[in-house]
Amino acid sequence: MKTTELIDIMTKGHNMESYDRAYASYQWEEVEKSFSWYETGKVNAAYEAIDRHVESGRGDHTALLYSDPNRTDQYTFREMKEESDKFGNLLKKLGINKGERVFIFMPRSPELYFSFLGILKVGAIAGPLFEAFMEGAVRDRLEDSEAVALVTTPTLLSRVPYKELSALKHIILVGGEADEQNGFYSFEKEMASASSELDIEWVDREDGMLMHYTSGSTGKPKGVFHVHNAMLQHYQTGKWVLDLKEDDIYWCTADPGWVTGTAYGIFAPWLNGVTNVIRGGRFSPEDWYQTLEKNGVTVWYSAPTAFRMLMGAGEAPVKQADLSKLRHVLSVGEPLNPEVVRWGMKVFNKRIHDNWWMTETGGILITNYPAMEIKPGSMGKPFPGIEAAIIDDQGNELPPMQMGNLAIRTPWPSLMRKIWKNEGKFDEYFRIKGWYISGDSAYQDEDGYFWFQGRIDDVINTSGERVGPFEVESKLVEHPAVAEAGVIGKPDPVRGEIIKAFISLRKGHGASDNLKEEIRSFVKEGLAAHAAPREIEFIDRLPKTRSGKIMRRVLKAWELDLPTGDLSTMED
Ligand code: 6R9
Repeated sequence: MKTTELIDIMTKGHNMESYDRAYASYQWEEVEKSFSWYETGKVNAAYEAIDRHVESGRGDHTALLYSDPNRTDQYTFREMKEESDKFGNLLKKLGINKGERVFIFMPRSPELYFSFLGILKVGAIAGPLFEAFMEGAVRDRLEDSEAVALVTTPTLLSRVPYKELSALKHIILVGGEADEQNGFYSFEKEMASASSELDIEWVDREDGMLMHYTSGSTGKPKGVFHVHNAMLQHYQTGKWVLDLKEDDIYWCTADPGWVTGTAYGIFAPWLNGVTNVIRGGRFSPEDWYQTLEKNGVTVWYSAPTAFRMLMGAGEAPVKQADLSKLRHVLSVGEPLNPEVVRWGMKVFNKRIHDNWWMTETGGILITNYPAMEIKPGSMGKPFPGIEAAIIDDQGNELPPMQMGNLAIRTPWPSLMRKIWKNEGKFDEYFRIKGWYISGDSAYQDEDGYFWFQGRIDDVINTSGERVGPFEVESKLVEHPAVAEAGVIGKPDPVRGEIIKAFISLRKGHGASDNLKEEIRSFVKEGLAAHAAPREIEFIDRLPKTRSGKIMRRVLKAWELDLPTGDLSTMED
């Protein structure tokens, strides 16, 4: 079957038959034919994302709609090409070579995106960092990657220990003064004199383009390394999962410091030639609803933490906004509680489509398509071309309804190609032959849907029953007083582990022993007696990563007085 036909059956209507047909007949090779490298053998992801649209006559289409509380700006694909070409020429002038790492440490702004694309255009490897990182986190990442150049702002420079970073030769300051003798360049000054025609560096599909550092529970963060070939997955999932069409106005709320903010905040929309909304500044429900309304957003990709916060803000702000353009809503990063899906139906009249993937997988692997029936609480089914399974520690595939390791048959286009300077860590993911082991625990139901249970380390064993923390948390957030919940197993001499829940309350609800008792019965009656938390502690805010994940290992460490491990990705 041709990809064009498949697109139709994947995105139109709601039926499983279309999914089954697409799944059965899918070939990655068909996708490759969409790109120029299929003929030339040469590739550059930034060219495919931006320049290609200029050449095909869509240069005047809006590529970027940027806004923050102090600035509103927009750029066409042609302007994006010119700005990224200029930045590429600036890097060339500094002598940056193919394969060298250039990091970006700055708040969201158009300049961040010009820089990112320019880095790729000269064949260098981009490493975007969250602007909120403190000095230690910045040092670890720049040291490990041996970045030769950094794009940052004068304010953030105070958190860059550049004197201690021997590989770092050039610092490009956005909105700052040059001091070229000491390696400081002014972004504005250099861009003003740079040519807007770049001799692009054509690379091999397997050449590096991007690094994201991701934390485990132990040790320093790992540099996950991706190559240009990943764009195949970004492009195709953009079509089928995000359902992007040429005239869409798309908003991915993720920061480029998180993999979602590059794969789906840069590549997927621009490879598909659609208008990309970027909103800077801080989260507030009013601000977000206005961003949706003002830009006329049609496709919106966000995360459970954000949806829960919007839900917690009540219906008044959403009722004030005109969201009539919104067609498709998606979520990633954490399990999406069924309660949140039901809320989405009520306030947006849209099903929020959950999907699952990881920094290491480079792109969406398990998902709810537009053309699929959603089972609230399930991550959906594997993307065509992807084989997912639940396996035990020996690599045996488990039957439906059994909890085990969520694993993916290797390889696929956007799979990481290495962990920077850490072969040992890389190999751990592939310790069972033929499989990528995700570290997540899940089960598959009789219809082939996958259900997330927790990180393998987070699964609770209480009185011989295995309980996924997510199930308990989802029940907890159904209670009208509960805003968010994080659930851990706490060692217990009798039961092995008992369930402890940390809960933040919604506005207008006060902590009390009565409320604890009420919440406990609520879980007992709604889920199972053994799943009801024996201990409940109310806290103001749950510890979360910058991408919004509840950090259960931190809750556990607090509870048990253990070392918390790497905290560089924790919110302030
Ligand atoms: C894209 C991204 C990966 C981990 C992953 C899992 C959790 C992501 C999820 C989900 C349940 C989903 N996760 N999506 N859990 N349902 N739809 O999040 O990458 O930051 O590397 O995190 O996030 O535990 O293993 P990353």
